[in-house]
Amino acid sequence: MKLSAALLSATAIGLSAVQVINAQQNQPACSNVYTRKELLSLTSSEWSLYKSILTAMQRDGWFAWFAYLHNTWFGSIHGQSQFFPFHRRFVYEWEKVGKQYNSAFAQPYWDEMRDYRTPASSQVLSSNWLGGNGQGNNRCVQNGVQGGWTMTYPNNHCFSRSFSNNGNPNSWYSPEYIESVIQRSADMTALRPGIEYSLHGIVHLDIGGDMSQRSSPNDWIFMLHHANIDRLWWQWQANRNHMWTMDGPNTDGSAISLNSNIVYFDEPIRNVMQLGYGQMCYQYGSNPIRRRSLSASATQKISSVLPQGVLSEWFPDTAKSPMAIAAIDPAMEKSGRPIPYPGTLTDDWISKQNLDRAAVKRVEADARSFVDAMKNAKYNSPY
Ligand SMILES: [Cu+2]
Repeated sequence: MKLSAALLSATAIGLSAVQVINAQQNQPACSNVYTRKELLSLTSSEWSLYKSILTAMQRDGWFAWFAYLHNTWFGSIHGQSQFFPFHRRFVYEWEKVGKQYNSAFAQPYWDEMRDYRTPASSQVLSSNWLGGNGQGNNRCVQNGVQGGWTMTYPNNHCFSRSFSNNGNPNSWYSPEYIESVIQRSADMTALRPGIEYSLHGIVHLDIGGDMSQRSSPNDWIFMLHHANIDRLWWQWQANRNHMWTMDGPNTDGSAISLNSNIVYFDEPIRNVMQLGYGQMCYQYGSNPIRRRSLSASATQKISSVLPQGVLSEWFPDTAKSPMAIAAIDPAMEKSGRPIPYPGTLTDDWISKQNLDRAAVKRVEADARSFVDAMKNAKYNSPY
């Protein structure tokens, strides 16, 4: 039914437009919606509160519990459509536990795309925040919020990280590429590998240590990373008319649907689809522009620099409604740098994680074609 027709019939039977638009939602709207912030935008008092909450959660065994759950269900929650709903519910469960320590807790995210050129030098990985690479034979992390911790699952070991490429991982995925994936994905079957095998995989692999194991929730980066992945799913849902899109095979091979249960959690996927409803009483940022992968000025730049054919191939939505450009600043048009090729997942890691190698290679080839297309169009990224 077209929206206008829906509104007419809604008026006829006395429902509000909001109820009609949310006809698929069986959950009540939240009366209070809290905000998940980007980590680096936390105030210093929020960050000291969060550090004490995380320390208490470690003391009480919550890191081990979430690492155990993720390890146990690993095969059913990756490489298939359960990927997004499971991890949304999983991060929410973690956040709910954190709120039991202090209701002001909200799981932050890491906008990893902004750090894609030299991820190892991200402020997020500095000693003030999450700490950096591990040291010595066991790659024990000595600084940051988890510095010096002993993790207890699957057995006692020092909290560890082992950055790829001798401590200097190759670049990750640009904000432009992730935006392009979001704009080009017509269904979950396209979006899921486009995000899971690109940004999702490379961050797990390149941080290494605990993050590259099936028990990766031992590293709190897991939660920041998956909050970001969740934010990207939400951008696709809310901005691209995919609020209720769920397709592809379920874990048993049958078609997944909104009524399928989330792996481990005894509730239907439908319950977690719409942020701001049911238990999903959070949002990402408060400014609608900032909810998108690209800033307004970057979108403007793409609209003006890319030839129409390139724009419609890689940014079909932007091509349909390019940002009106009165006069783009010529300095901005020239500024920035070419986008580098992103790093790739190793064969060893792909097989350890039991991923579909051909599907991973397709995504990586797509990302390289994107970089070539931007280079040929002389597009310089402001990021
Ligand atoms: Cu996972």
